Amino acid sequence: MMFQLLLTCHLLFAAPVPAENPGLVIVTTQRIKARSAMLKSFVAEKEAHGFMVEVITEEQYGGPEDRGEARALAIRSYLQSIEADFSFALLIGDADPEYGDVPQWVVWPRHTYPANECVGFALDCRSCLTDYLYADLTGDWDLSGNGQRGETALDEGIGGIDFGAELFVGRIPVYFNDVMELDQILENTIAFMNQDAAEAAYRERALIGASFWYFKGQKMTSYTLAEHVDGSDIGEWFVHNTLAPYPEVTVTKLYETQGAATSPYGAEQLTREAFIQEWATGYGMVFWMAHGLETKILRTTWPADTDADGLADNGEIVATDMLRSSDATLIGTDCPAFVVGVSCEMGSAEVPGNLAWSLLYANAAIGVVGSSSTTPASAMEWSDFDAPLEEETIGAGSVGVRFYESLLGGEYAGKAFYDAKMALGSEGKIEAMAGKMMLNYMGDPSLTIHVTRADRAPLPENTTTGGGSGCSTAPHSSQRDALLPMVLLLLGLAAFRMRNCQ
Ligand SMILES: [Ca+2]
Ligand SMILES: [Ca+2]
Ligand SMILES: [Ca+2]
Repeated sequence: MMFQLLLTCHLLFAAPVPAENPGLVIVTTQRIKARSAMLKSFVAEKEAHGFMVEVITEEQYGGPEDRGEARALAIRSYLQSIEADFSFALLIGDADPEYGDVPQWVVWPRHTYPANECVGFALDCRSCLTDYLYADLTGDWDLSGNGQRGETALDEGIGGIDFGAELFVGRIPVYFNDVMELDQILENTIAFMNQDAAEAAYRERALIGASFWYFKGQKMTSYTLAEHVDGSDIGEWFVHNTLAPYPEVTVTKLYETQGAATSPYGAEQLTREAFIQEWATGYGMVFWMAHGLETKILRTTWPADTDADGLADNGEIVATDMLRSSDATLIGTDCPAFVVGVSCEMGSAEVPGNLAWSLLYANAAIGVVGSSSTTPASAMEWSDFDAPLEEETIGAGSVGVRFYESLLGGEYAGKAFYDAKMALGSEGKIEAMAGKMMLNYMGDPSLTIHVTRADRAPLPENTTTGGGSGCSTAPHSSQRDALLPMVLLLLGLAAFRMRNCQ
């Protein structure tokens, strides 16, 4: 009794009462439904936790031979007809926009950009991939009727994109119809739902891994960085603001402590080894800041100002791996985290073995907010801990803090994610539109960070139980906007990608 009283002050016990019989529609294929050994158990488990669940395949949405855009249109059309009965959609299938059976959508928020230049990077970032059209089911995403969806300005306005989510969408990608991989992720998810309070105690731990993105003096295609851009500023703002109401949440920080420019905040040194080892001890939240590619993120360092000019000449900057997809099995534990990666490309659902999926598969993550493209950063002055969150622009960092804020408040992950995208980024702004579209959620969107085992109804037949155990437990922003080159809003890795190819 004493033990229980003690624990009631913890956030895991402060879980709000969930909505009554929330509806979850699982969008998949007949082939996956027939071959998956865990899908039925997963459905039974969600039902035991009070969800009303329906699995739909081409038998419902049609287009059995369709792939890519035609399939996406069929699915969206069917979802429009049933969305009133559901709150969440879990997409289970191949995300490839051309060949996929539950495809992502190609959208063009940066359609006005040149094909060979993306705000200081020599690359084509005009289009990106999104699941947003399965969430915003009311808007016409090609209002202009020119065949290109998601175009800033052209497809906005009355009747166009409204971003309001009728369904909160998450995705579990399936590659090459490998249902064994899917089954592993479903099993991980079932175990997470059934963790008891002791097993879930690790969820009160937050891990922040933050690299620099840029250093003062670094040269882009058309200009030079005027100051350092350090991810640990986001980490510290998150700690001082988002986590402030939750003293029970403990935080571990891995920042840059070595080289010619270091994080001003006290922390352990960020390395690939340290990030993996620390994460493996069990965290409910893992929030990172780093450059990213599809299957890895990178630490950007400035070991020495060799020519002592006070500037990070490009030859002085070094990029080393911070985490690779193949590292996920070294982390994977019974203690998966809600992950937000403030990085480019690591959430590329169409790429087999992408980092976000690898973390889900290894049970290092239970849900991942990740980007499918070259990610914008918000204009937030993160080092000003007293500043409110800047809302006109959008970045994975600002979506991340809003996501965690709602999650800690008891919200479902999918709703926390779409609410954040809805609240941030003004209409008509190219980078805001791009950010809203390229950030997607991987994993079951109807999970919460709070223990839900207590919600569980008596076991239906054939349900797997299982649970984890053994986890150890500046200047004013408007002035800055004028001073900073727009490239700061991009976290792209094009420079390093080019170097890697040399
Ligand atoms: Ca259009
Ligand atoms: Ca809508
Ligand atoms: Ca130098």
